Amino acid sequence: MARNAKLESWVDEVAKMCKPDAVQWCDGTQEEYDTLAQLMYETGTFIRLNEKLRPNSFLCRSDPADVARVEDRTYISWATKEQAGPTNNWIDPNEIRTTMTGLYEGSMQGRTMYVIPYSMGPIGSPIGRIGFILTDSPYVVCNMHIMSRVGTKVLEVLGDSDDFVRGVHSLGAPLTDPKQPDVPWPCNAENKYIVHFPETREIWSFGSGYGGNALLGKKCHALRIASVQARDEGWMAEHMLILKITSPEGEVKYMTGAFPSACGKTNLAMLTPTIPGWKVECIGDDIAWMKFGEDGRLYAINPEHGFFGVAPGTSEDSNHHAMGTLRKNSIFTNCALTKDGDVWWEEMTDEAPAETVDWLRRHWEPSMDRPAANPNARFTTPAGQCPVIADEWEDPKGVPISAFLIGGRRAGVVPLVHQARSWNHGTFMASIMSSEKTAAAAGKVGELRFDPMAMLPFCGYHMGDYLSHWVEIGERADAAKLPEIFYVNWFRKSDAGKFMWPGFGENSRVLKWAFERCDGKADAVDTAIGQMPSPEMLDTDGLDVDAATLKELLTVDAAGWLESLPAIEAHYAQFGDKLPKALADELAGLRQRLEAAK
Ligand code: SAT
Ligand code: MN
Repeated sequence: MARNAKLESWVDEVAKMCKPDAVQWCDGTQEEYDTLAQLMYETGTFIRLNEKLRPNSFLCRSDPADVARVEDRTYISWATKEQAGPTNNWIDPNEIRTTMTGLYEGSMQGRTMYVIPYSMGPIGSPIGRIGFILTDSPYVVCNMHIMSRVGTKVLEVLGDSDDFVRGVHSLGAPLTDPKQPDVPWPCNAENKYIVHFPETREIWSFGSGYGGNALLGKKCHALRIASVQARDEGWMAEHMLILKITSPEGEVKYMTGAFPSACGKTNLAMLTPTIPGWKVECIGDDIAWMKFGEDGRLYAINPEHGFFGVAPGTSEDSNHHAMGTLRKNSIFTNCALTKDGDVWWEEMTDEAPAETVDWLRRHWEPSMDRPAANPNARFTTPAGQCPVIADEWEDPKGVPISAFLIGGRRAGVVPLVHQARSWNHGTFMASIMSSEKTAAAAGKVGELRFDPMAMLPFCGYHMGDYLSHWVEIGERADAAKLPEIFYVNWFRKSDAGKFMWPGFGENSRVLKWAFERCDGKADAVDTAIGQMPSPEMLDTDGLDVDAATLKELLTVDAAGWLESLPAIEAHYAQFGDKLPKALADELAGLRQRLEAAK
């Protein structure tokens, strides 16, 4: 194979800095995966699960100091702070390069540095992109095998081009003394950095081996770096699931959905409809890359190749197809271990096992007042194993998108569903999405935060410019061909604190309404906040929700919205003159309509 001189000199440079004992180029084969899994089994990182119950699968328990993305240690390092904007942590590139070069110096001693060639998107897809991770973590290699397309073919497609994202990842846990035993989950509890250099398409990560901090193809590349490329090149890199929905008449539409981490994207992407005749299939559960096709429509690919899903709460009831996906060839992180050598997590079964070993390796019984699995415990599982993966999920040209669903986790005010009147109105709605915080990121759970397009932790540049990019996408397109935008909220709670909407498969009722709205076949009421179904306009056959609750779910709480306007204004104020005028106008329009509706 022709050598890529730029790639090789970068690999040499990083190896000189980190001083690994060996450098291994990954070929992406099953043999490579098996060898590394066996290695981790031998060092105590991996527990091999019961071969009969869960073939070729492993459990891994992390260091308690390394269980989620660390947003306060995640940086976007443009030349100026202004380019990173008010919602990102910025750090001066020269300063952080000096600091991290110091940290990387000798940081891979006693370990192997793996060179992972990966493709986000089907290899060779015009929407796909190539990257490399240089890492001292075999756990990262095995996870990347599942989550992306790894291997020699990527090198062939790359040829001698230098159009690739450069990722460096070190656990920051060198083994300097040959007699020093390794720990099951090496990391660096004191020093963690996840730094993005958008100008040079580089990612430098240090100190964490967990999820989005370490699997650099996912949030770091496919969202933070790709969002910048998307802006520069006129496409969209979004934190969105992609689903295929088929009506009883056999008509097909594709929808994406932007929801913050741990708000049910994986469940929605694989939903089992409760309404007869409808079918939902999965294309992706976390990230969508979208480009305009020759016909003027937006086409989406799933850049990933696997699911890195939240385990707790996943069950036959909540997500039958996820349970089917992870029956084999999967990696489980921070779940509990059962006596018969399988994994378990909260809500996986109606009844908890009589005893397990919890994620912290302690004896656990259901009567204990602590969970057996970490709330951000995850499964890594091949997307191709999903029983409802759509046939076209790897189509290199992507699938044409008819609708964006957007939403957060809101106990009050936001109704079950409302539809935007226009692209700009939908952009406005997405820009004021807010959610109560979840366990996917370190920090306090429950606090409300605005999370525009669910991209707050994942946008690689100034959020005001990002909102302008959405507006510009709308200006460039034929309005009739743009996706319809629907704001949904599955998480309304009653005064007594109970969920008002059953969610899961019942969400198909909302999808059906959205599907038919796209064709102008379903009715809607025009309200101050957008277009909404009245209870009769929704298919509620067999739905177990009482009339009063349904009415409340579909009522505009004008007073509640008016009360939230100052918070929206404050949220917008941080963007200063970068706030697109179109969105300021939408906000003014909303205020006017709400006041009229009072
Ligand atoms: O960023 S992770 O990949 O760890 C998971 C998430 O937050 O969605
Ligand atoms: Mn996500």
